[in-house]
Amino acid sequence: MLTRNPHLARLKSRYLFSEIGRRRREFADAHPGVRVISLGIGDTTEPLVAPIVAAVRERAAAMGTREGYAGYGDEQGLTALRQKIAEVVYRGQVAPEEVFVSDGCKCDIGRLQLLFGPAAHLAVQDPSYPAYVDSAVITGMTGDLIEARGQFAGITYLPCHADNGFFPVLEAIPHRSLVYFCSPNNPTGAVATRAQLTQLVTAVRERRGVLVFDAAYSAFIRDEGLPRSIYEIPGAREVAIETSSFSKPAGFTGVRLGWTVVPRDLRYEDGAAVHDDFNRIVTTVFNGASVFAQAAGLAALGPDGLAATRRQIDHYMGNARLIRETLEQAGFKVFGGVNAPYLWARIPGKTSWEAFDELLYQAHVVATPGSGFGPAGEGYLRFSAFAHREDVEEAIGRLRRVFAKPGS
Ligand code: PL4
Repeated sequence: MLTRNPHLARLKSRYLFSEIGRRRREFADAHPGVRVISLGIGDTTEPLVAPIVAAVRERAAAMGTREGYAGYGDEQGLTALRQKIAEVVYRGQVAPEEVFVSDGCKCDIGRLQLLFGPAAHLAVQDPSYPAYVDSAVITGMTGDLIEARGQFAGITYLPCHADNGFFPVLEAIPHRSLVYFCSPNNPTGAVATRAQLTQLVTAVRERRGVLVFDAAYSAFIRDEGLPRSIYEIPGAREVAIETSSFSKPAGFTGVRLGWTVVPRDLRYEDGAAVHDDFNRIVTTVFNGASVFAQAAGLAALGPDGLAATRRQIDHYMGNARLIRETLEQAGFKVFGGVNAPYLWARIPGKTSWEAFDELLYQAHVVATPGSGFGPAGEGYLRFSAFAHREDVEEAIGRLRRVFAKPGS
């Protein structure tokens, strides 16, 4: 028999969102007939917008003809889509050849780890989207989990809390680190300013590291003064990879489409282009995004698609406002939910999982426990704005009842 990958054995518990699903199912089995509302996993709920549906239908019809049928495509994605992303999302700040279309940002987060291998040192915001740390553990970049600290040995955790405006102390980043940074942030909802991202790029450059910038929620930024891409920051092309997604901006988490930009200016220590290696990885372990998903992506970036998906984002941001108001009225300190679809609420006197259970069992509402994103998330709950409006209205009614202060 083969032995197990020893790095996998380090992952003691389930992936966060699998554990939430398990607890929700356990509750549902024990309480048949109770309707649970999810403000937990950030998963889009509204129907695909008409221009996207039309494009997928058209592509499906074409695939049923000799002339329109397409087999394997370029692993890097359709040329037209790479051009569209470069033009519409980046306004020419990146070249089409630097864009690698993928089946989602999470999948690219895993593939990116292959670039730097197990010897790389990881620095992450704490709290952060768990895929960064977990995929680094699987790659062998870390030591064991230090249970008492809830941290893996060999990773630098950069605490992001209310006192530092959820922006880490950059001096703590070790030299030659692979730094993951997400803005608008999952889970805190914080959005880094231009000045902060400039400091970040400078810090990573001075330390001769590489920045992986996760911009999966950039479409939720409505404040014109806030940067939507790391490439708006001078010098970023030499230090940063940007990974992003159609999942949330186009409202199709299930369609599966994302992309990663690896600029040609990003070099390893020996001067070789990181771009060429990512191209090698993608052509070796990925076979290109589905033709239907890419047709959907092209439609999402057309004028009608952009207008329709903007209205959909407005809907989710309306949810965020309602949830934020409710939690604030209940006396909680709440962050995020503006220029970001996540709200980060401090729950005093309870651990995150205690607060999660209380909410599930008393209000039948699912949130995400902050500690699942890293030790600095302890004592917080994350609320997602991805839901139907009537579910949000029902959920906030339940939250009001559960959190009603005595005498109020
Ligand atoms: C649950 C910062 C959600 N099963 O859809 P993708 O792969 O293009 O993007 C995934 C992704 C990438 N980067 C960030 C994200 O927050 C997400 C999606 N996160 C959440 O609730 O935190 C969905 C989680 C899903 C998962 O594990 O990704």
